[in-house]
Amino acid sequence: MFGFLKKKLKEFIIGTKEEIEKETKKEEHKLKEEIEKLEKEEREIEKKIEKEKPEKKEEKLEKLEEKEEKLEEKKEGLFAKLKKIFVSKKLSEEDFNKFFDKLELILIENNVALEAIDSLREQLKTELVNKEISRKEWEKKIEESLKHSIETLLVEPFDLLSKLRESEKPFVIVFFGINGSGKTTTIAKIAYMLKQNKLVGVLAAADTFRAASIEQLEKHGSKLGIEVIKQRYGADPAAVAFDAIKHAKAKALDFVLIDTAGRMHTKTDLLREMEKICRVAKPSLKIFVGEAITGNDAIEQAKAFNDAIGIDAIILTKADVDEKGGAAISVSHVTKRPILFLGTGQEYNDLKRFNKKEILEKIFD
Ligand SMILES: Nc1nc2c(ncn2[C@@H]2O[C@H](COP(=O)(O)OP(=O)(O)OP(=O)(O)O)[C@@H](O)[C@H]2O)c(=O)[nH]1
Ligand SMILES: [Mg+2]
Repeated sequence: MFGFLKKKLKEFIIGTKEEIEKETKKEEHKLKEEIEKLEKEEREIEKKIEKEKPEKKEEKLEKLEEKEEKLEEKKEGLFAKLKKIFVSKKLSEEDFNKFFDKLELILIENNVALEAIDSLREQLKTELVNKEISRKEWEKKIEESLKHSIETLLVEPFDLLSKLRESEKPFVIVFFGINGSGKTTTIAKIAYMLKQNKLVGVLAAADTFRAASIEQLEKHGSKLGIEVIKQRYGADPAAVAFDAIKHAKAKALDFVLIDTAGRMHTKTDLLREMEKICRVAKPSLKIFVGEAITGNDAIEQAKAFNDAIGIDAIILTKADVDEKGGAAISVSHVTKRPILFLGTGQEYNDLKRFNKKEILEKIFD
């Protein structure tokens, strides 16, 4: 994950540092030229003074000396400036905007949402514009500021296991998302993780719509040794969820994971059906499952599902094939909901807990 973004950001940081260095050298050159010009003027005045001295024209001499003093003062001011830019450089807002335009293109190319880009611009501006920054430190400073501003876009997730253990039984999670986003596979991965932690539960086959969906879940159930509660195809998904919860309550089970049919976030009737499942199941958690690789689409979906039914957390699947990572960077900022896990493959243990620090390390180290 982030392979492409990482490479592009690295190039950007080095490029920006070089650009700043070039600008500084130009300034340095200009100052030196101005100093030389002043020195030349000074020499000419001195020559004149030498010439006037024997004639003892006091008034004229005084004027020349005054002029010389003024030149000297000006030169000192320029020297001070030169000394300063030898060590540090301030970035003007105009220069910053020029650099950020380049960064913006990289971010867009890597699927970072516009809302997130705006937030990055504001933060970077505060950290970089008009700050006296050592010339040796520019590269580090740009990287650190970028890292820090991306960090503020991410939301540290809660710990699912602790939440489940602390909550009333059964802990009910409903999963939803568009077709093929990885809901059923993710449910199997979560079930596997819960089982490994000695928790017992059932899976609810509430996708009664797609052909072979019930068999798909049953296959996982039998591989994992976890019971699947089902009805026939075409049955009311809310009724399946209700059955599964009833069953879990009767057996004092720890969890119920509800699989639902893939639905487009733009279809109101399908969202209403989802709403009904939630009304009946009263889930402890509503998790949106989206594909990391679809970038801004995944963000739009998360936003639409959140507006329609409310989401508590996000799982992004197929992170293993996403070299850009923009959705992972921006979806939490846009929805204000944490990413709990990243799906990183098709095996049961290909589910990585989302961790801010690790994500930043992946992008920058
Ligand atoms: N590489 C990769 N593939 C994944 C991941 N998660 C799911 N898949 C694959 O994505 C495809 C769709 O997964 P499903 O779990 O069936 O998706 P779904 O959302 O339940 O699909 P519908 O029920 O049809 O809406 C399958 O081939 C999965 O193996 C992941 O994290 N990485
Ligand atoms: Mg499915």
